[in-house]
Amino acid sequence: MDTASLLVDYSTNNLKHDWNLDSVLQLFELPFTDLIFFAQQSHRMFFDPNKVQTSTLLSIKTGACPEDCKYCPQSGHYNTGLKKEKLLQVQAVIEEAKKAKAAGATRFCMGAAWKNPPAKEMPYLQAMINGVKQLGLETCMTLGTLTKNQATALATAGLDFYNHNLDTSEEFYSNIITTRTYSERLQTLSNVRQSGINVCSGGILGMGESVADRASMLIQLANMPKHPESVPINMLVKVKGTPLENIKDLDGIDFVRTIAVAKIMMPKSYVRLSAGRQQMTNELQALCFVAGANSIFLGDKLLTTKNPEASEDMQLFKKLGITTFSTFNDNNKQSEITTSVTSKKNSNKLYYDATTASV
Ligand code: SAM
Ligand code: DTB
Ligand code: SF4
Repeated sequence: MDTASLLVDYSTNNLKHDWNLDSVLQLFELPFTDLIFFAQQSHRMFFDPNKVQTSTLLSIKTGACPEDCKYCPQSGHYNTGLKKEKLLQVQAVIEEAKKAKAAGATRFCMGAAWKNPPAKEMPYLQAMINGVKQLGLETCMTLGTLTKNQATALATAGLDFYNHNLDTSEEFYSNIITTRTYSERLQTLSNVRQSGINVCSGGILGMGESVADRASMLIQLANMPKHPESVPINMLVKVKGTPLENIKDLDGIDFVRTIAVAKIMMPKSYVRLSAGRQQMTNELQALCFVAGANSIFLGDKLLTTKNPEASEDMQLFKKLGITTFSTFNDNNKQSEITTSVTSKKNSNKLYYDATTASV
């Protein structure tokens, strides 16, 4: 196979938005070391490979969700024994954000188990965005579908990121969710994009989907007019009481392959190694970073399930020589790299050479 023809010449700084299933499946089928090498090349075009962005999650409204997502402990359709909660008080959210900042996170992501944010809660959401931003943290929310007006209202309040996942391929989707359509998801993402909020969208692996489904989901994301700034790849956390609680474990190498393909297709995006790290070995996480993942959730809880302790993550980072972004988005580094790539255009050098970079 002519693998070179599968790759994008990023020396022109152009991203590709016309992926097709054949070419993406060919990436998935590459020998593992070739795939990882190409993913590293893509990654180094735009990022310092030894830096990882950290976000902390907080469930601001837990459980009793009207949607029937088969993976989700918060769906009201399943009995997972979860304690339901109303929307948290603004001050309580800000206190949690302070703790997240003290633990080293640069972004605070607030999640609510809603189909769509109720109008009466919008002022509180806006106050949360305000309060968290004042701490010097980036803000992210994930609240279900958003209308254009709601996206604009959150943008006006200063929201930096909105997370809304495709979760899986359009073809496999009806096996997982029946109460919200795939096109509603795409519409929300378009509303978020148009409002000027950064887009965070990805999916879950390990729900019984095929490799073609993983490819198809990544194609949906990469063929958007603008790639999502952030692409979370979750490994299914199997929660007792959900319909997927007994599904077969996902193979770790298949997970890493998906991270690598996502990075090749969307090299300028942060690919987040999201849910499922509690179940992973250090070695598997390290492979994910090598494949181009450069963001994690930091803190011992995701929304309702466990995540590794921050101290464990810091130990792993130390072992791997990884540092975290220390200031608001730390974009200087990324723009330095992007500039250096642009200036290398004529040198025919396809990747960022970390050995010459100042850390
Ligand atoms: N309710 C909102 C929504 O779904 O749009 C936001 C919160 S929802 C929990 C955010 C995302 O978390 C889901 O889209 C899904 O990708 C991920 N997620 C939920 N439960 C999960 C699980 N058990 N394992 C892995 N990822 C999960
Ligand atoms: C995403 O892709 N993963 C996060 C975040 N976006 C909101 C959520 C993971 C949730 C895992 C299950 C739980 O803790 O409830
Ligand atoms: Fe509700 Fe979101 Fe869970 Fe689906 S993933 S059941 S929408 S909280």
